[in-house]
Formats: sequence, structure tokens, C-alpha cells
Amino acid sequence: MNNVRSRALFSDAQRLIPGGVNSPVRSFGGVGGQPVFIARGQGARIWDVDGNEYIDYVCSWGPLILGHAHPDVVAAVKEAAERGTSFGAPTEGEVELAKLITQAVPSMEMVRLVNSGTEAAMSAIRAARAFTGRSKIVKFAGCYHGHADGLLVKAGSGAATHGVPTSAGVPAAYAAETLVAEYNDLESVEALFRAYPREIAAVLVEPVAGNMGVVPPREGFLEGLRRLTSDSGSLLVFDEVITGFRVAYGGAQALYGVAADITCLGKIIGGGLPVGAYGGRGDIMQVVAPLGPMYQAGTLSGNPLAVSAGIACLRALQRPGIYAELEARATQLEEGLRAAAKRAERPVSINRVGSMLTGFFGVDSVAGWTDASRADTRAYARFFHAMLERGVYFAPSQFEAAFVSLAHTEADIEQTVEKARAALR
Ligand code: HOZ
Repeated sequence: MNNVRSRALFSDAQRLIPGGVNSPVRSFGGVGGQPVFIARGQGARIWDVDGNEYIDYVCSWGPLILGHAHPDVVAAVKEAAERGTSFGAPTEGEVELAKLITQAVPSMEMVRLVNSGTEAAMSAIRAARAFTGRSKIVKFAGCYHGHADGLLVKAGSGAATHGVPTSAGVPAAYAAETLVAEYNDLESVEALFRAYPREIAAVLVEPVAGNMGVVPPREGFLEGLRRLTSDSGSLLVFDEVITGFRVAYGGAQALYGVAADITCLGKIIGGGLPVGAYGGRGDIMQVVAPLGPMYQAGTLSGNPLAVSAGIACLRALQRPGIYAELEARATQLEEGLRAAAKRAERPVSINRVGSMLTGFFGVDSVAGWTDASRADTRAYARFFHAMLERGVYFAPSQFEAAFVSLAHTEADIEQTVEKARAALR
């Protein structure tokens, strides 16, 4: 594979940008080797600066559910840009996007747009604390909610990949406010409620974990969290930055029938442009300034380009049959990869919810971080590079999801499976 230009760019980048990347997982630290620099994308494919073509299952880590450069999204962004890129004043599109979101996720009676999932989670926690007057929060080992100080405790995603689940630079006093439970283990949450009665403002959870690799909630887990939080006067916060509009139009809460008090969104609602949102029950959102005393603001919040892309994306997702199509294609990928691993007599445990999936190498099953952390990351790295060589771009880390988009055709997935057969041989 020719990667002369990628190598040259990475060498420049390393002098100028920490680790040569603007987000750690992209550095290939989790799989070794050097990242390829992407020049363009179209549909399910991306091309690097050396002209190599890949079927893409990173899809910008989730936002590109319609595929790269979808014509509706591109047209919406172009049109918005011609009208002006930012005003720092209210625009009609923000109201339209808020309507689309609140209609899709009924537990979000009011919503505030921000610029990233990190901001959404950070602000949701602040709102939960302001509303309850309590300061502790519960999160789950291996779940990732962006890089705000108090949330970088036993975090997944790049933090896990790069061996810094609990970040340096986070004051011990902040970290002490974050209590960590085991995903899919209600008893571990009950124990925290017993140990800290009336101190827990919120339980923050990815209703389908996507940042330790994909881990579905066990039957009764989300319902149990709902009950425990309601019974103790604390709030249930769903981080649906990945799952929102991904596992169902109404997100994981529609899929599992459990409503959150506050929900965080990002990724898909921006159609590939930087955006985030948090919202929830009207009485909770009343604490947010200028209605209430909890401050949160942003010059580029509700940015017209991002909002236009988000509206175009959500409208495209309203076409009947979309989620059944995604399910069919993702099932094809799951079954193909499962069969390829079996044929090669390689132990790979595949978790999938809708169009997001992870194959964990060397383990029988994965229900939480304890299982995920036992995965054979070296075997995953070998598979990743063998696939990259063959023109398939999976996440450069064992602890991330693969995303299937509406642009992936049956033929793309067949090709992927064929290549996986060869790669696993
Ligand atoms: N936190 C993202 C994956 N879950 C990675 C973002 C990126 O590197 O672009």
C-alpha cells in the first residue's frame, strides 16, 4: 500500500500537533503503525491522500448515518453558508431542529444546542446538580462521556485505548465527586446509593455502551436504573450522543422503552458538522440560564451550518423503512464476520445493536468493561491492519464501534466479509 504522503503529513503533524492528531484514537496508538490521512469521502467510501480507497466503517465515529457527502446534507450546508456562517443571534433553523429533536425524543421537552457531545454531557451534569442540589454523579467503567474533568474517570474510548482512563490534570476533588459502577450490574449501583444516600445528583449512562466497544444493556438494566434514580430523587441521564437517531429514530430510549430525565445528543443531529444538545423534562431545563441560575453559553451554539446539516439529516431519516434497511445491512455484516471468524477458528465475540457493532477478539462474551478489557487487543490490531491493507477502514481501536450507514450496499458488505475471511486466515 502506497502511503508516502500520509507518512510525510504525519511526520509534519507530529511536530505541530500533540501526537500528530486532534483526537487521540486517530493516531493509531491502539493498533500500532501510522494513521492514513483522509482526502475525501463519498457514500460508504473514503480515499486517503495517496489515493487508496477504503470501505469506511468509522463514518466519522457515528454521525454519517447517511454516508459521506450525502447530497441533501451538502446542499443544506452550501445554502446555509451562502446566507452567513454565524450570527451569535437566534435563527429559524434552531427552532426547527429543536422541534425535530423533541418530537423524536418525547422525554426531551426542552433542548439546548451546544457544539459537541462533551459539552452536552458536561452541561447535563451541571443541570442535574443545579436541579437536585446534590453533587455526586454515578458513571460506569468503560463508558465515555467526552473529556470534561469529572467525567474522565475510568473512561472508555480513546482514554481506555491509550491507557489513561483516569486523566492527569483532573483535580482529585472533582474525581471524588464521580462514583464508578459496573455496566450491566445493578447491584453495583444500588451499593453506591446505599453508601451515598441523598448525595447522588444523577446516574449518567450510555444506554447502549459504544465507547468500550458496543455493549448492549442487559434486560432490566435500564429499567433498574430508572427505578433506582426515581426512588432516590436523583436524575437518570442518558448519553445518547452515539445512539440518538442511530439505534432507532427516537434513540435507545425508544428502542428499550425507558425514558431519561435528561438526554445528551450529538453526532447524527449535526449531520457531520460539530454539534451537541442536552435536554429533558421542562421542570429540569428551567434551571438553565436565562430561565434559571445554571449558566451555560456558546458563541457558535446553534450554528447555522451545523443546524442546517442536522435538519437535512434528520429529515432524510424520516423516510419509512430506513431503520429496517440499516438493521438488514448490519445483520449481514454481523453474520458474515461471525462466519468468517468461525471458519478461521478465531474466537471473536460480536455485540451488535442496530447499525453499531464490535467484534471483541479472544473473549466469549462482553457485558461490561471487565470483559471488554480482557479482549486480545493485539489480535484486533492484526485484523485491523490486514483489513486496512485490503481497503476496509475499521476503527483503529478494539474499544470502539463499527458503524453501518445507509450508503453501505449489500455488495460493500459482501466485499468486506470476503476480505475479513482472507484477513482472518
Ligand atoms: N471519542 C471518539 C470515539 N468514540 C473519537 C473521536 C475522534 O477521534 O474523532
